[in-house]
Amino acid sequence: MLTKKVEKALNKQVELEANASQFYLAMASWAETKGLEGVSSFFYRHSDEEREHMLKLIKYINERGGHAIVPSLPKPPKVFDCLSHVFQDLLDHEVMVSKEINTVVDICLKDKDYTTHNFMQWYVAEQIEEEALARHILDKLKLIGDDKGGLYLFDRDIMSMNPAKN
Ligand code: OFO
Repeated sequence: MLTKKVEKALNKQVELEANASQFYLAMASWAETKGLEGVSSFFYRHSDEEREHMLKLIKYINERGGHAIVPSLPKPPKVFDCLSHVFQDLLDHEVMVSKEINTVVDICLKDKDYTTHNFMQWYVAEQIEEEALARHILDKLKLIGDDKGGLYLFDRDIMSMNPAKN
């Protein structure tokens, strides 16, 4: 059985994962309108994975006797300045999510909920990978700069990059 504090923290995490999914969906759509096929496919997959993360939490909360709440979400941005800004937004967002996951882990320890603590370790590991990938992509974009040929190849390469493991 979840304590009220843990249940509340997990429900907040449901909201963050849902929000990330919406945000990345907006990025996918923007990239698609710019003809960036690889980038848009990367973000469509990323958006789907964030939804999976949300569902995993929803099922866990309900399984442990809590009630998972489906959140309402703020409207994500419609346009983005440029590719570097998109990936900087991605990194900033993931850093913020990692912080929030640490808060959930902290609450689990304080409430002696070692089962949820264990469950959350998957998210901790996932965040390390997602942050590392976003940094790696940003480094690549810095190297490419305004080189159109480089951007063309980048868009092709990102097609095969896995946003995260599931
Ligand atoms: Fe859910 O992994 Fe990113 O935010």
